[in-house]
Amino acid sequence: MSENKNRKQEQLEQFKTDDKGEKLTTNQGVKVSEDEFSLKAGERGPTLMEDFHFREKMTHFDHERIPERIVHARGFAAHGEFQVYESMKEFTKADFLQDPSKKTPVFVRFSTVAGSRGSGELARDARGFATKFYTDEGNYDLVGNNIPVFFIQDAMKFPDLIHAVKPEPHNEIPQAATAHDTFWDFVANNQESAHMIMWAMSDRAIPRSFRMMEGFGVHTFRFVNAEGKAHFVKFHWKPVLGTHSVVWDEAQKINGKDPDFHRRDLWEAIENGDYPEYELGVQMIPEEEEFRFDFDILDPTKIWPEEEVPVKLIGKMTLTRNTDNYFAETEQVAFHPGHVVPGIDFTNDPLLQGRLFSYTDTQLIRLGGPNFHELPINRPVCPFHNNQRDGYGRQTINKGRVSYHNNSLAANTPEPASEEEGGFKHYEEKVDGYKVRARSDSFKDHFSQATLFWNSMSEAEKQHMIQAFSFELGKVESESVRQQVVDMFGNVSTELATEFAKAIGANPPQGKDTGVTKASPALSQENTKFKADTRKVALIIGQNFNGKEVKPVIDELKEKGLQIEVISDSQGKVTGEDGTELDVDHTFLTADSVLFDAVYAAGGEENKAFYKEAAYFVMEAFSHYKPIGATHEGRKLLEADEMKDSPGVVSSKDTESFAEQFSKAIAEHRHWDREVL
Ligand code: HDE
Repeated sequence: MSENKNRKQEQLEQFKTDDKGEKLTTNQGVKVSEDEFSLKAGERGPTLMEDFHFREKMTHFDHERIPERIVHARGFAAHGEFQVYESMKEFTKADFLQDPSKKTPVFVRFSTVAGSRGSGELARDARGFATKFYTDEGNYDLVGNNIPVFFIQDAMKFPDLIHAVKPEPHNEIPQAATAHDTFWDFVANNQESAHMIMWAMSDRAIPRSFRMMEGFGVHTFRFVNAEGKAHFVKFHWKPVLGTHSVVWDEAQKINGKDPDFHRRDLWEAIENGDYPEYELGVQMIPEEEEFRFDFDILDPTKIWPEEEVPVKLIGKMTLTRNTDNYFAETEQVAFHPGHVVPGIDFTNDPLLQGRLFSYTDTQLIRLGGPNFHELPINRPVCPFHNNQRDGYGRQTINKGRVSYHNNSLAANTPEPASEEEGGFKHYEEKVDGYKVRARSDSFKDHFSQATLFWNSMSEAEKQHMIQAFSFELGKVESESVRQQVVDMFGNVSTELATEFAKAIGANPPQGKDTGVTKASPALSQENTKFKADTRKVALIIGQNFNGKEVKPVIDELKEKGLQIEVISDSQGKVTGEDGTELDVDHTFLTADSVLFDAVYAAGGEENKAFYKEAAYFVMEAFSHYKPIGATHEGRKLLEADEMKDSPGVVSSKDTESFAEQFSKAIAEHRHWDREVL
């Protein structure tokens, strides 16, 4: 084979594509003979209208974009599967929750809420966590967030909330940020947002990874079993790797260094075979106990504290496959909290009720008509039949004359299914009341659970929250809005509001906070799982390093599930004094400490420039409380700033138990008890 042919063969094998090796055609299937030059009257003449190939190519291109989602525009998704641990028959008849051997395919889309499609992923924001279960009884969508409560109690206010959080309308500033006047003006004047704001100002709003955040259905739903008995239910996703966050300074820097940080992390984990796992948890309350609590269980600004209503882990979801095409799958997927299956039903949560309208409506404009369910990513895996016909983009070629019901010409098919045959029957809840536009009295306590959240935070988490409030309000121009927010959060915690009032030059809050002393330990990330698995370590290393001792450390760290990336002052290879060779993944120019969980400085020749870059790298990681390991000449990097004896810094003369100690420090995620210089 000629060299050219060889290269072509290699290229054909490199990427999977359906078009591989095929001839280029128009959309009508006509083979194209030329794809670089439009048809012209003479080489230097005008382009001709009859150039159907050019017109088709350009028209299609002109129409490539669809409206981005009004919220949750920036998202990333993956395929996987779900399996229940044991039958949930006692509580629900949902088919995918019956048989532990059954694997239900899923598609999960994670997102930020406020930013537009191209915005940075490390915004301080709630994250969407939307799961489509392709069950044998139809699609079930659990369209949740990584925060278990919401800003508002009634869907009526959603457009106001989103108008307030989005970039301000006169100058389209700021992108993907809550740190501006209109957002905080909304907060201060819609005080039901207090609890959600506490979460949004906490570390939860800057997750380390999609793989390390919880998910929540937020609303109260119903489980209904085959006998028609119902339980109120709240859904949780618990990440097997634990719930972890970055620090705010780091988040802002990551947005510049790698605005795709979260999607890259998920993509790479799946490509590496480190499949992200989440356990599905449910909190259940029997119908008879609806009024047992000091909050209304239908209020979406309230959690059910896990210590009062335990979370039962009922199954596991594993994400195993990246998408083939971002647009066709991630962009065109259409979630809807109204996509339920028999055994799962709604409640009268007024936020949920409004969502049941909004999601189909939004797909009609976003996906251009009523046939979005026919797009491959949205199609159920079970057959579907009805008399709906036509509309933009219809793909099904329905046969026959009958598209109505009742009929006799098609023996009255497709026909409704009885409940025994799997027909969905709405839960027969008795409803009785006056038509009113009002908030129930039981929804009026906006502060108690916000205080509960504050009480549940560790000291480090509290400090992060004070800083978050101080940052956000420090960006607010209106002094009146700043003061209103201080006064509002004075209801939640005098300590919190007094601290950030100081930082922003406002008056301390008047009056007293709720006085609630209860805490819910489950809310603190200090009580999550801690593991070193899949953490990313930056290995800083120079030429002539001690290969004999360093190589076994690298191998051991890899064995412990850590991802090691080699950083040096130039690309190519670094060679140890014993001839050990390592491929350099990044230089100091293309990498940054904020993109890693930990740093291992392993020595080698360090000229002045190398030392300067490496010292900055280590110092920055240190200031973000990250684990740092140093051996050989790498230890010099610690001496300069007297970091050596700080928590989470593992400095070792010999490499004897270094990997063991270092991976333990990595498992701890961050070392908050460190005095940052
Ligand atoms: Fe959404 N939301 N939302 N939302 N939401 C949308 O639907 C809406 C709410 C959530 O990855 C939109 O297809 C209203 C709570 C996620 O594709 C839209 C209200 C929760 C996603 C919409 C809420 C969510 C959306 C925009 C108040 C957590 C992204 C595009 C009543 C439980 C799904 C779209 C994806 C997306 C409306 C509140 C989660 C406009 C009216 C509460 C994860 O229909």
